[in-house]
Amino acid sequence: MASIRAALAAGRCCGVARLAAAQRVLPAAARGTQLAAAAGVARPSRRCLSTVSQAAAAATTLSREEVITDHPFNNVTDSIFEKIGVNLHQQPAHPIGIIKGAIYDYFDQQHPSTFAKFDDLQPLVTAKANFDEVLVPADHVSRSPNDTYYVSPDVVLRCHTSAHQAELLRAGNSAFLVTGDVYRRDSIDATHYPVFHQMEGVRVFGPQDWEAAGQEPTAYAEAELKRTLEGLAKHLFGEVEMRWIDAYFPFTEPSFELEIFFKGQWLEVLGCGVMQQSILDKNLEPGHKAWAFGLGLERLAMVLFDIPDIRLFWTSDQRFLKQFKQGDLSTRFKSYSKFPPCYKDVAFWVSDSFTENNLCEVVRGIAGDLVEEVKLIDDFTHPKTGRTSNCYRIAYRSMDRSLTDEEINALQEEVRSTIASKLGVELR
Ligand code: FA5
Ligand code: MG
Repeated sequence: MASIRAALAAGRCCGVARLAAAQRVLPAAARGTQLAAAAGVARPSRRCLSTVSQAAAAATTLSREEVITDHPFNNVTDSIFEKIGVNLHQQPAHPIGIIKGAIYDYFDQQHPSTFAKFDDLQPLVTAKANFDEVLVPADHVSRSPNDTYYVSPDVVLRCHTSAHQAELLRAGNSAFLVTGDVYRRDSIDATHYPVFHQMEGVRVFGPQDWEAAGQEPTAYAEAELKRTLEGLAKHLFGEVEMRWIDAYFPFTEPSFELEIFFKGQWLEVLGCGVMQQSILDKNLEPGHKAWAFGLGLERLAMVLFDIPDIRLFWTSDQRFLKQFKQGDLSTRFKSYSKFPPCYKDVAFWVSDSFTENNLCEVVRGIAGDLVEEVKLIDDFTHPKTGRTSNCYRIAYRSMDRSLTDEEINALQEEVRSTIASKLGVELR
């Protein structure tokens, strides 16, 4: 089937200055968070993207005004905006770029000239593409502004690369890989970050494929999918302990997650499954079956290069970056510094609107990448008043230097006052 590369190239006409793509370490300065308050009128942004060619044309050219607006539904923060356009996956000697290249190599070896590759589709997508077109139900948690960054009710920062499945199928692609930055309001720890990178893979089959194998279409696609991803794991890691877990995604049935044993724990690295027939029927001529997967590139790179903390991917410290070479999968990250974490607890009576993701956003907005983990350590409800108290332990640690007591106390003070004023909780 025809690739849409030519259309993409033809559509590249945007005159907006490129967002500075240099990597930045977030300053530990305070940044107000604009937590979404209420649903507003649907008003698609000027750059609300409906076709792939428009998307590519506008890649990495977003201005702050296009992403952070005073729309009441807007919940994008400055620390998120600063990540847009950095595109770690386009840096060939960065671990995220290296892992992307290694996955490309695997698919090119297995199936030469088969998979079309996209790595510059713009992260601002319609809510329709991000959710509706992949059958995410209207009441699914992932649609909530507690989980997703909304520019307006109709436009989001994609929370997964699955947002591009339908448009790429419609454009005639029957096998493709889409790599990009994705955005999620999420908890904070060594394996979760609000901006990370995924690679989506989709492969479409026809009756000739499953008939030749003497299998039912779904069984054929499932077996082919697992074979493909087990082969990929072997290509990247050699022998590694892994297991398949049954999962649920609205857009696949059956669905699975692959976990790899890493640093004493099972780490989820990807989700996948056999695509829902209705997505195929809506976007392709009838009679097909397909599989799809979404890989977490940071997670794979952590396993491959032995990188202990997801924040390291965003450092501009040469002691990190210099350790990696384009095309070299043999690097094992050597820690160049190990500073002790500093723990600070904060306890408060929660409000009805309190959520852990809101707390994490506040802490991240103030402490930037100095926050290593935010963990609930106590949760009790007063037997008489019925009020609920939470105690969170915040671990502060720099990857690059030691922190002073004054610095941490100042951050913690600001966290305390901001959660009291912005999250409506009562400090204890
Ligand atoms: C998805 O995003 C699905 N779109 C994947 C998919 C595609 C399923 C196609 C079926 C078909 P999930 O939310 O589980 O699934 O995320 C996929 C992967 O992204 C995870 O396995 C993990 O490796 C990575 N990931 C998820 N959240 C984070 C985070 N906060 N930080 C870093 N990596 C993350
Ligand atoms: Mg998952």
